[in-house]
Amino acid sequence: MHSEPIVALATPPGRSALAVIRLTGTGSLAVAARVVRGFRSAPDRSARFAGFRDATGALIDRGVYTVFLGPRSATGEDTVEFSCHGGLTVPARLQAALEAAGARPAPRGEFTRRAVLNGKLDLLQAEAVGDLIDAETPVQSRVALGQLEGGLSRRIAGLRRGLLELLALLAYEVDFPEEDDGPVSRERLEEQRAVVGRQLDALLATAPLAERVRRGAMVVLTGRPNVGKSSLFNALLGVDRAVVTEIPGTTRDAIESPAVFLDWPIRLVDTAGLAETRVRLDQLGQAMSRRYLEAADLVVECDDGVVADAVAAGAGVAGAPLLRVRTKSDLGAPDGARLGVSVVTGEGLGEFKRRVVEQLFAAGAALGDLEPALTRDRHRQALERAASELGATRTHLAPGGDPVLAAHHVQEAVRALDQLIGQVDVEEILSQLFSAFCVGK
Ligand SMILES: Nc1nc2c(ncn2[C@@H]2O[C@H](COP(=O)(O)OP(=O)(O)OP(=O)(O)O)[C@@H](O)[C@H]2O)c(=O)[nH]1
Ligand SMILES: [Mg+2]
Repeated sequence: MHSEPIVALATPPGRSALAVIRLTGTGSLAVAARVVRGFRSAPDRSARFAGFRDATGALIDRGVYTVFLGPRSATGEDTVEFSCHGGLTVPARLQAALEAAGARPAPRGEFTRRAVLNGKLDLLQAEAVGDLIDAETPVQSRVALGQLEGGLSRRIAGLRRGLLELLALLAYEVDFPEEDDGPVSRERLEEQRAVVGRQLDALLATAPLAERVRRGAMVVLTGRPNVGKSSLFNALLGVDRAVVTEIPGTTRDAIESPAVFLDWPIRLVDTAGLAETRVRLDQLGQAMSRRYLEAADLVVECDDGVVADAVAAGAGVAGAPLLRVRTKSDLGAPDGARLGVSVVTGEGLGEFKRRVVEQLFAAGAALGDLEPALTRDRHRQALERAASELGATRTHLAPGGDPVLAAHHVQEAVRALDQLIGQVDVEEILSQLFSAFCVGK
């Protein structure tokens, strides 16, 4: 059963003014009563100040506790939240006391898992809890919050209703197959199919950009050795992350760092310069560069206009859009085909960020377009499955087609949406999802 009492620190460990400990599950009120002096569970949802003590009766701290009686709690089960002083000792002692009083330490994501199993959140909302906590930019938290508030779930529910309507129309057709002019015309069926199909496609179209927003867009700096990639990387981050020297071949690894360009989430990657080489270490570094180039959302091809070399920096880069940059623009003449940047004068750095954002997120500049949107591979795959099942009904809806087969495909499309929201196969998806969560969430 999932309802045994569990306890976890919900705030990060370490020095802080306050810490929050959460306790939830059947029997948590009894557990809390063994630790809180004069514990009262009614009325719930009100904060009370009390002393917390360990099994020997020694005082651990004085703080605030709040009772949320199930099902009116985040997990749907009886829950108690404790605010105590932060730091290394007080929260640890309070948690130990609650464990001694009968609670088990919570595994990762267990609070959210219970919320899903008890119907307080659907799977899409549970994913959004993780995204909201991991958000590093306002755009990411806005998309996550919209999903947590049920924006995407409502949209999926709308699609599901549309499919069920189509099923209902098909049921007439199955019941009155011989009537030429049955209660529902084939045109009406086809029209309903097309309406839902268009809605599915519209939502699917949000996936590339929304996934990019959630993960951060990967921008990979590439070019020949010594053109100034690491210098640009450091200048863009505002910290000296990568080693810079005048020696070609300084960078041998790929270095990835999160960055924010004009409020948009970026994963900036510095790579080893590409050149002909027989040195094994350089070859390994370049192989790593190529892997990053393959995964890039945008490739920044750097050239300082000095070193003449047969190896075209961007050669072999498939797919990703390219931004051409002329580095060290404080030296030498400008290159009309490239955006000039200099880490010495700062020239072009602002324009560089603007162009990167424009290339990666132009379609999302009107933020409204992102809400609701498909933020994960899992979402996109489920909707693609639904769309292909719906597409398969088409031939069966045509004159002479078999409405029973059409209904079967529509049912499969509904099933794909149910899996997405978590109506079926929920345990398997949950285990995968919550393995990435932190304890106390
Ligand atoms: N004048 C000037 N020098 C620069 C600029 N950017 C980089 N440099 C110099 O160019 C040299 C190489 O810079 P790096 O950033 O290490 O070049 P890299 O492309 O990372 O080189 P590898 O890691 O070897 O591939 C260093 O001596 C830098 O100081 C610039 O904008 N202006
Ligand atoms: Mg370098």
